[in-house]
Amino acid sequence: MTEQHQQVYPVTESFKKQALVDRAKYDEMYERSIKDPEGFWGEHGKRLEWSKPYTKVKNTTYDYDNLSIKWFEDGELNASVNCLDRHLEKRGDQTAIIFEGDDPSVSRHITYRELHAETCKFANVLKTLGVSKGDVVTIYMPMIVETAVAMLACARIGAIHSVVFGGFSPEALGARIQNGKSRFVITADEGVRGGRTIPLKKNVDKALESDKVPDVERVVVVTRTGGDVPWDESRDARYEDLMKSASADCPAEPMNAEDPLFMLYTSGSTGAPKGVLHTTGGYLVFAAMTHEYVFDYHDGDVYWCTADFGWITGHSYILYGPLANGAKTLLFEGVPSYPDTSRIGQVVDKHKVNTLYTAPTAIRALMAEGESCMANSSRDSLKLLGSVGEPINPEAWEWYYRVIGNAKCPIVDTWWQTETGGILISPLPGAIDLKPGSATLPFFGVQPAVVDNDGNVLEGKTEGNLVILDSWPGQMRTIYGDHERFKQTYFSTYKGRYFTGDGVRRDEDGYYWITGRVDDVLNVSGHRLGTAEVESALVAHEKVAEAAVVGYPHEIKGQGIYVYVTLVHGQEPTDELRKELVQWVRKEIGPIASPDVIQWATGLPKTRSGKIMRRILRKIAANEHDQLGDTSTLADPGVVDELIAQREFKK
Ligand code: 6R9
Repeated sequence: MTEQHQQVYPVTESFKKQALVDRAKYDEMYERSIKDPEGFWGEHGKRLEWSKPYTKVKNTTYDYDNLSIKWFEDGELNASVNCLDRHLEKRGDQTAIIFEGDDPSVSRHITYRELHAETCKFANVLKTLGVSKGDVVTIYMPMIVETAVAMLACARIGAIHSVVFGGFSPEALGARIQNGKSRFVITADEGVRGGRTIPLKKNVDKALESDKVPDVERVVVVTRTGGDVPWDESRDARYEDLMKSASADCPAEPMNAEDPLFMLYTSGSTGAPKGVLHTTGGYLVFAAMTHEYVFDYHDGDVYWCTADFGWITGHSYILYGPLANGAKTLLFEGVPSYPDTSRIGQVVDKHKVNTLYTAPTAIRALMAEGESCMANSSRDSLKLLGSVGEPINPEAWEWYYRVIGNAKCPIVDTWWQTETGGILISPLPGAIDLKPGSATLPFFGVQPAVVDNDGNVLEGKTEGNLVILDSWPGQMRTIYGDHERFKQTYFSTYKGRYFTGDGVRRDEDGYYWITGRVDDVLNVSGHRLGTAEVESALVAHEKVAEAAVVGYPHEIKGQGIYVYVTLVHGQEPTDELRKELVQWVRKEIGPIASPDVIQWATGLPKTRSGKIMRRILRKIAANEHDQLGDTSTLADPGVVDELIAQREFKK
């Protein structure tokens, strides 16, 4: 991100007129949120309906030995009541979800009343199956209305949902089911995306065949395609059959604000994916409030977030935030390139979408198609655009602004993480002038800081590691089943501070520019992947002795996956084996983890203590081997020259 790209886009006239917050109000609210978090959040927590009002607001400390994060701790509420029941009187017959199918001829509107009735029925179904408060329910589903129903039904009875992205393999699904000790799985017969079917139920069966996943008692199967699927009478049940006799009356379980709402697995720099646990009160206040202010949401707006329920963005900004605000949220089953690349523009026009929230990788893919993909849509209804998931390069920002947004819609570049529950750094469109590529300024209550590698806080214009100094309500509370790992991962690098894992630059106006991960986490098309995960998948292959995985710059995906593989003695490095290894990783994790480049390596650069020096491997992968830096600590420097000589490159 070069300095000369700092063209400023001032707040537009139309936003000045309509916005919830202008610059003066942002400054005033931000200052209060930091100086008086009790008062500020105490007031804003009231945006929800509490069955028992809270009297305490913030009880948090980042002190390592006494780490504790509690918000609204004596209050009680239910998330499904806040997303559904609360709206029935005023907007029961208003659309809650606009479903747009993979097939462009299929769409339907679901009202708040209908969604409420379905949710209550399914909540009763879950109870009959034996699900109770605190149980973990795994949801492995396509992007359909029943997925929203399943999530809300869990919330209604106090079960903890654990949504696993439908693109994950049976192995990855099984590991997540087992880690959560989940006894219940909700799935569909098959998913449909981009005209292709995804064998979800078969994948569940495969996952459950493993002796490592022994605990699942019931599998509920939603009929999406009606395709033929294997069936186990003692375990499997059809959603539609169960719903037939279910009552639509289901009193909601009163939940303490700190009771878990859901967990969601995400990748870290080491070990297996971790179950990020979010609780009820703080999460919902934060998701709803950020949705309203960042997207300047007004009653009646049609709002479309293109994420998948399998990621945190789908949780906070398709489901919980928008529904808590009584919004119309568009749920898209398909992909931006099907039936062709005009789809995004077509859907915007068809449903008169006002706000479009998507990922840089999708924008870059459309950009590569050329402007013609927007030629047969007007996108006149758009007022605001959003970006999430990875740094957006200024070229993609400008294209998004000019071609998709017709040069009239501000772009909110929202920086946040699975762990943060909601947006932490983003412009508010009526308040903050935009700079392409910058997530700009913190949301209310959020105190970012830049630290050097020793943890010293750096002031003014600077660059370093991004930490957050104090808690906000949407913060994760623990890693499911491993609180020690939670402390270690986020609070041990810089004691007393939440470490994000991201690098950041702060400019002369105090704007933040996220530069990407500084740890061993990859960001491939906005999806997080741990290098360790891909490596352990590879070494599980019988012909692989050792593997090292790094990211490298990729034009569309942001980062591509570059793999160095050392084969077991006597194995031949052939093109067939290369293909086999790509297939292997897809099977072990899923298509999102497909290696882009596999380089055969006779040896890997290691320190004398045996640690792989990824810094060097990253430079070689990025074709920057003239900038290797200090290699004097290597056990065998000759390895590096060999790797450079054998370097493969493929875009
Ligand atoms: C919401 C989400 C989190 C990581 C995060 C960072 C990257 C997300 C970004 C961004 C630059 C943005 N990231 N938004 N980087 N600008 N606007 O994506 O959560 O899947 O947990 O990923 O994504 O590196 O640390 P998650």
